[in-house]
Amino acid sequence: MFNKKLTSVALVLVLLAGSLLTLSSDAGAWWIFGEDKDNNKKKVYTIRAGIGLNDKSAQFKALEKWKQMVEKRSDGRIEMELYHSSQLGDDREMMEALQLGTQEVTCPSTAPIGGFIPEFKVFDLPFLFPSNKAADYVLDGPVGQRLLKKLEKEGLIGLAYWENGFRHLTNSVRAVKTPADIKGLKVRTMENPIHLAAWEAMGANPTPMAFGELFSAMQQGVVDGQENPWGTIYLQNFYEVQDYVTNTGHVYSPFVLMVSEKFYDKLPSDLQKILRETAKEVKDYQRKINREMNAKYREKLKDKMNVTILSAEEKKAFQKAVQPVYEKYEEEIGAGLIKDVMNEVEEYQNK
Ligand code: TK8
Repeated sequence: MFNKKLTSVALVLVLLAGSLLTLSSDAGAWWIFGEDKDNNKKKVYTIRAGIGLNDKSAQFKALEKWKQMVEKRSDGRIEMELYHSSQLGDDREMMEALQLGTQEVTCPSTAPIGGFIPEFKVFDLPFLFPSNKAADYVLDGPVGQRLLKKLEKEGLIGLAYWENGFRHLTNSVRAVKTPADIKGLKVRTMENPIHLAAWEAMGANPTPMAFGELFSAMQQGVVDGQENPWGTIYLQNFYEVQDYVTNTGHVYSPFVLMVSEKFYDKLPSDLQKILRETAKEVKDYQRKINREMNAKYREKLKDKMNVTILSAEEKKAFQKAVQPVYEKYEEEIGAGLIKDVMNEVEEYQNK
């Protein structure tokens, strides 16, 4: 009798264990072992995301937010490592690393992208965008999205445009109120021929240079000046080696958040979707904090530097001085593309 009872209890236990395991396998994972039903560990994909700005920048804060979102939504199947201050190289080097598959994500200014996709140089045409909202309209619209698609032939996948911002001239020689004040200044530019041409048109001696080398080049007097948004000038401590800043606002620089195609193609489609969707969601956050920081540091720099604020009328002299750049680069960029961008700007202004 006792054996019979023992046997029936054992039978019930075996059936119960079997149904538990079946239940968990139906749930897509053996909950007891924390592994998937093929007894493989959950595959984790690691993203190394590198930028040139430091960890105080709006760009890095947006990367931190993106990291949180991606790791949460992927349930830990994507882990993101963040690197700032050119730790993984400068913009061009990091894009090359993405092409090779030795790095997964970077977020360069569009200027160095022009070395890979000539059409991106359209964003370096001086005074192209009248405001950052007009820039948003073009970048997030058909023209901007068409350009992002072109990155794929270079093994790069553009996820979203983030914002670097309007660029302003700093230097260690003199206050700049007119283009004549620029004559002879050694100005560092991004590695892009349109920037070189624009500063030559204004009478400067421009030098292309990676961002990571810029601070020491100014400190040693290798260059007299550079140009970047207010937030970068402040947060990278450029005021320590520069005395004068003028709100030239001569170019609006977008960033492009991009992922290595070699890496992206290995991801399951659900993880590809998470990267794309979260990159777009963080874009609005990044633009918002970037604008807040640029406004804040424009004021704070008044305590650190000799700040020259040009009137709209005074800015016209700079616009006139750089006009030849449009004719010079129309063929390389494409007259049609320049026209499309200008039409979209006008469309925005007439909204
Ligand atoms: C940082 C650069 C920087 C850019 C420059 O990686 O090079 O001056 O404005 O923000 O992309």
